[in-house]
Amino acid sequence: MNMKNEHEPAASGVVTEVSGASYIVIAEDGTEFRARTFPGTKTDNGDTSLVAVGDRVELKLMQTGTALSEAVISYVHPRKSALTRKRDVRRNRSKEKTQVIAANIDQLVVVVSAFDPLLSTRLIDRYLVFAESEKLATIIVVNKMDLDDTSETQEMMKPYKALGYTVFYTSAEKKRGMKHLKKALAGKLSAFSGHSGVGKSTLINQLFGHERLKTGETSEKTGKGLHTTSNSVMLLLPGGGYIIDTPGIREFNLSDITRDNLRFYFKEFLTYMPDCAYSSCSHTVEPKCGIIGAVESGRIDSERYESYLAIYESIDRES
Ligand SMILES: Nc1nc2c(ncn2[C@@H]2O[C@H](COP(=O)(O)OP(=O)(O)OP(=O)(O)O)[C@@H](O)[C@H]2O)c(=O)[nH]1
Ligand SMILES: [Mg+2]
Ligand SMILES: [Zn+2]
Repeated sequence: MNMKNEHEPAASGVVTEVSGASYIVIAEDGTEFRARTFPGTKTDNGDTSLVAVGDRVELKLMQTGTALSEAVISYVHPRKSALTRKRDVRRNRSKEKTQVIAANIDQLVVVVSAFDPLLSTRLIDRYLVFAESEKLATIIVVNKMDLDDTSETQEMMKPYKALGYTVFYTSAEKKRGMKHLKKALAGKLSAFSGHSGVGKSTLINQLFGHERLKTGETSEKTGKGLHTTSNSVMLLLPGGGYIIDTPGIREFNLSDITRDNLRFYFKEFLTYMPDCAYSSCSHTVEPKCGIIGAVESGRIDSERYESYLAIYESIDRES
């Protein structure tokens, strides 16, 4: 292939699927390309994934006789946002330290389930710290509400509603609560993320009204999902807007958060921080701490504060 020819046909598009070293790219006119990178592929995205689902790319087109047009990716545009996970060092043969799960998203949809697996607010809080730090809009979806015959779930979600986060209760199985979700996704590029087995792919299938994605069983023994979705995929919604379905995660990585800046991403802390005796207060052990005071008087939710402490502890001291 001759990459120096300036008269080669070119196109711009969005990466919708990654499979091994090949990518599906949809061009602006709707044409689908099977694309590959080459040693001259340019990017300004550092040592993260060279190409990820959601990336905007420039293509050089190649002559083919196959059904799917072939192309090479000449340039990957800078990402305005990225959902990432750390690479498993032992299994990582490439140089990238951080794997991009979804690029250029406008909105993060955090999916949890009421049961099976059991609702985890610790994970929600990690996602919210990320979303606040990236100034990303967030929706929290509590799925599998058909399995919930108590009011405990709503009780656990109260603090999030009070903080102004959007919370939707759904049952993908019973097709309940889908209307509000559908409306909130219209016209945006949203990524669905959460533990394996909470029903991300099932919810997306319901939004389409037919089966677009493979869904899985949760293991009877462990109650944990089986990681049915193994690669991110981007889909165009019938009502406009795009969705990226992502593989289930165990823990959400907060690589850009430090012990110093974490406090700014628990938005309810901001009101009480001026009450701290020390301007550099970490809100963990200091006397006369405005945050601890607000937790004790019930003005800050104690579970949210526990999440703060857990994330604080999980961040390396050096960072
Ligand atoms: N009871 C009930 N089961 C559901 C609901 N939504 C999904 N499930 C079931 O939960 C299991 C897992 O659903 P998936 O959609 O594959 O979950 P996922 O979040 O995509 O999982 P990964 O792809 O592994 O990350 C399947 O057996 C679904 O049928 C729901 O609203 N209620
Ligand atoms: Mg899935
Ligand atoms: Zn303090």
